[in-house]
Amino acid sequence: MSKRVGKTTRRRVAAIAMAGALLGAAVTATAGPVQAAAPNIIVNGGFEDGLSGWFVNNGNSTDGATLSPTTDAYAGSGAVLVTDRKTTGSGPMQDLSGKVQAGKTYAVTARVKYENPNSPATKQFFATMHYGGATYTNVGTVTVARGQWGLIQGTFTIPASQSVATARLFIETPWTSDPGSAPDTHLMDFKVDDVSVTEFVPSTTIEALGKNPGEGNPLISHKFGADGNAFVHDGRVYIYMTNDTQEYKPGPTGVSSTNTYASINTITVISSDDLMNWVDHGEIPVAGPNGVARYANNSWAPAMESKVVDGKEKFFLYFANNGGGSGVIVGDSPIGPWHDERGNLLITSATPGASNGINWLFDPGVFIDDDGQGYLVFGGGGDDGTRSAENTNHPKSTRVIRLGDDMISTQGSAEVIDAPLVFEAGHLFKRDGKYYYSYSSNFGFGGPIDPNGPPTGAIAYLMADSPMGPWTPETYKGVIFRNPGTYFGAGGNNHQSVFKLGDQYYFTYHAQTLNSRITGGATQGFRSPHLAKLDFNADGTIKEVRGDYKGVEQIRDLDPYRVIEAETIAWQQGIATKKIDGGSEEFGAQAPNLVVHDIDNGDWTSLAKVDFGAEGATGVTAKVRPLATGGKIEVRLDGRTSPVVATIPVDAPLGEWTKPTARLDGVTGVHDVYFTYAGPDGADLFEVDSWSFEAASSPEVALTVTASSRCIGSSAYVAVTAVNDSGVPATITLTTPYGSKTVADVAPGKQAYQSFNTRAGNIDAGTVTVKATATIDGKQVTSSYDAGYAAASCR
Ligand SMILES: [Ca+2]
Ligand SMILES: [Ca+2]
Ligand SMILES: [Ca+2]
Repeated sequence: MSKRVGKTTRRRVAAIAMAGALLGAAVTATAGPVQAAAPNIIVNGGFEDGLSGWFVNNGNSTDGATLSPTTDAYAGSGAVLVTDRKTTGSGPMQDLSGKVQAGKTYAVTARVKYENPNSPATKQFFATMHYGGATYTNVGTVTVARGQWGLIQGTFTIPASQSVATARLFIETPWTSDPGSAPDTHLMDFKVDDVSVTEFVPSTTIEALGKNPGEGNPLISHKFGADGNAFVHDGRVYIYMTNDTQEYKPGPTGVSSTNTYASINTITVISSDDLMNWVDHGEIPVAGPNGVARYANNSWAPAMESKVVDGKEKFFLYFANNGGGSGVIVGDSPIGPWHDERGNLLITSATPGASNGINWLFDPGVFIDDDGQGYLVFGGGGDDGTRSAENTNHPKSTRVIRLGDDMISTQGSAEVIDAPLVFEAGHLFKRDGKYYYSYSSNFGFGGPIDPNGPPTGAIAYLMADSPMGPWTPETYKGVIFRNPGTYFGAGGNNHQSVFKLGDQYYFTYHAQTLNSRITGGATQGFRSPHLAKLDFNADGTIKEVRGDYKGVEQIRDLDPYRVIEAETIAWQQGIATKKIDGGSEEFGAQAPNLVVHDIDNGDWTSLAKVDFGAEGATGVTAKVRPLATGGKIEVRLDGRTSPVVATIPVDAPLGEWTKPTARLDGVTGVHDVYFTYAGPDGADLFEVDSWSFEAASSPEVALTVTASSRCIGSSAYVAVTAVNDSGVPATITLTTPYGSKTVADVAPGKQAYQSFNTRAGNIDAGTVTVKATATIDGKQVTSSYDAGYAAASCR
């Protein structure tokens, strides 16, 4: 009786487990691999060492079978044959006690085959965990055709409450109460090979297409980034972001647990000078034990400004240490290196004027006025629990304070900003003599919301004549951007900044768009940077911005004739980036350098609007490090399935950086360039550091030109000789201050010559110009040469 109860319990658990496994398999099929490499916990899983490590399942007294080695292997030269089975559970078993842990997730695979001609045409098999007693859980399955090797697959999480003092894996057929009544159906012989159990280590590589070709939002799709703060320097905009990717932990189904922000202690930086191709500069280690500011735990909601201090331009990166304060680190450039010049937080509850009414001393927003005076806005929250209209609409929880000349100290006392429905995300900027304070409104503190103020969860703004305001409710001007839920389905918080590039103002915001594209809809709080144009009315008020995927236009074409870091990406799918040692070839020895990695067959990256010019490119070079044999990079124009215009072989010795080149013919003008990565399936193919393109050199009519002066009688003459060194006939014009002469059809190797009478007795030194025109490769080409002659005195 006890056995029957146990088996019933076991089947119920199995049904639940299999639903999870099937869901996992479906997600894997559409979203690609999410399993990183991990060692096999199974000993002798391929049976190449006979039956070592294996025995027959003996969980029940009636279980029994015979295991024998067989050379009919799926892989290698050995497998196991199971015969003389007494129960459906009678199959090969291995003891994993002490090797697997409760609460962890594992992936299981095994190959299985049955051949009994009297058995059904197909048969289901299970991989099953036995945790002692009557606790069995099916963890992987396959339904296989008779005579063929099938692949058992599954992922399973051992419940945190499960005792794993006994933990054993075995292969079996589905349970039935009386298998002996139909042994060919239930107790057939079978073979097993290649059994593996590995800890499931989810890859954080984003496999979904997160940014559609042609669109500008989200700015990047291989990682997240929240609270984007834009900073323009030397014509390039840098965007500093809360590194949400640190919280991204996709499970077996590819869906992450919710972003708690708790582990975020780095800041992500990207930059662009065209607003479509974004360079990934990696993460700045701000807080935590490995951070520049080790006194802080977190780095949220950054803000950047630069200022010349003591004759040296310094870059000040402010950050929120969760809600508990705000700090600043100092850089030598917009992308570092970074230093701690203060040793503790800049804004704390001890900062004058900073405590009363503020929940959160976070979200620093920095601004430097034209006179060099710096200001910091900060603060947020302020729900006092009274549920009053006053507290809801006027929590007075944000502040503005003057910064010291050193930008890492404050001056005087912080002043209250009374922004209607204020919550967080303060940002200060100036335009045409007016100062703008923008902020995120709260989601309601329980009191009636004033209809004259902003809606909840929106970006709103105030306007004043001074950075210090006073920022009264009367300075409220309206909404810049409604909650992202208005445009993208997924709502949540927001954080904005404003910058000017050229003559145009732009607005940064964030939305959970990449997050929702990964999951097909649901979001877990992972935010992505977006851009929009920001336009103004004649009175200086702001035209409301609408969210979209289109984003902003690319403002300049990309110059290909230089080193381009491969971590410069317009659109991509399937790749990740990582920092490597050494500086950047494009951005300098002190700048961080990243490579594109996790490149699988079918992954791709691209560059938008590359201008190859009228003469075009003759070659493309990749700096690559092969990790598997047989990889290659296909170059395509204007679409990732367009014809291949060049194929770069990635066939150097594995692990070595190398620079293979491929020839490019006839690529002229402006194109989007797609790099599609190809090689054996299942292999981590290679890493890419940078690209470069070689420009076609302009064809020339080669000449050797000489000029000289001499006296003939009392007259000075200038003689010019031009030898046609090209392979085609040329029309050559010799020009001097004393006249010119054209000689048509000068054959290769022949010369044009003229001695010009200056009609003067004495001449100064001078220059002649020779132009030659010829038809080269079907095109009329003109080249020009200069040659000097000496002075002459003939009288
Ligand atoms: Ca084998
Ligand atoms: Ca990949
Ligand atoms: Ca690079």
